[in-house]
Amino acid sequence: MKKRAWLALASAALALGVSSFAPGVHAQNKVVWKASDVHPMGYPTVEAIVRMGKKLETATNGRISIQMYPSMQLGGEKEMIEQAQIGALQIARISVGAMGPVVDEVNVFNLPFVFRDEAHMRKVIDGPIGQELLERMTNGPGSRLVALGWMDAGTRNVYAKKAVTAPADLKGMKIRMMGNPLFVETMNAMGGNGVAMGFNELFSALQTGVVDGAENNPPTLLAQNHYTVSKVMSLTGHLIIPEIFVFSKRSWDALSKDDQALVKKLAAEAQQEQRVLWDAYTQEAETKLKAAGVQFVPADKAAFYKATQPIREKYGSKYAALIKRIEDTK
Ligand code: GTR
Repeated sequence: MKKRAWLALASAALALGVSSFAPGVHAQNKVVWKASDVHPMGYPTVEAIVRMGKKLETATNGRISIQMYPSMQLGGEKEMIEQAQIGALQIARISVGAMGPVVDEVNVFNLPFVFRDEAHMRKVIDGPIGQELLERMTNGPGSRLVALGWMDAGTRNVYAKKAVTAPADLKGMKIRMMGNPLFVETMNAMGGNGVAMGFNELFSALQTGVVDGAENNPPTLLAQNHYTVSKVMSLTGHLIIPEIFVFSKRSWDALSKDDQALVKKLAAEAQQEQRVLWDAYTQEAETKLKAAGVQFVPADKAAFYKATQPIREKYGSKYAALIKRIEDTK
């Protein structure tokens, strides 16, 4: 084979994450999987995948490794999902919020106040419901992804230049929401004007006043530097949305059964490891944010709960049985 043709084949195989593409060329069959995250290096979700990559490298004697592309280097979450679907990216770590438009049923986790608290959410993702939804995301029509595991993302609260303690405070405020109609409608029900926007556009939108605020967990407020613009986080606690990490189905199907089993095992470990990293980073983030002058103010959660009841009815009624099982998870 001519050298150029061989190189083209080699890079195509690499991009697909194919571990053995040319029989007999053992020295060359190292693969580097691309992983991507919107957060920077050191953030719990990023760190958990980096650690998973190191374990993978050790377990395969260097045959497989993971190259992390953090900080939205490969675009926002919608773009990451698309790249994973075509096999240009192997591992995408995204919010379940971004998966709602792909696999409708996971929108149950995107409903306002569907979990009582973070401990409740953890019980649900660790148990049979979590397992079933991973399978649904893997086998759902048009998904083209293999859902490997869950991660924690705390509780989302509104942040802006001013406090938002009750629905009336949100009147006339444009609040960025993730690109999923359910979230825009949730914000509208909460009293504000929901604006769907990619995460990659948010920092400058906050800076230029295209939006008046956003909603997220404290670690994100810190890691994405949004706190330099929005100094007040109101504890609305309206959403507790887990994250997931998915593998490109196209790349997955090219793996040996042994490699698939190894990845699944390491993914389960990454899910638990990220949780420990998450708890530590959440504390650190709150301390750093307070030191930087960010105020955390209490909000009337009962009023926001009541205001968002129509959203739970509209989006949740077709999954009533699943929601009941979530409620019954103690
Ligand atoms: C963060 C999450 C990101 C992204 C972001 C957003 O909490 O970690 O994956 O979904 O929220 O609001 O878009």
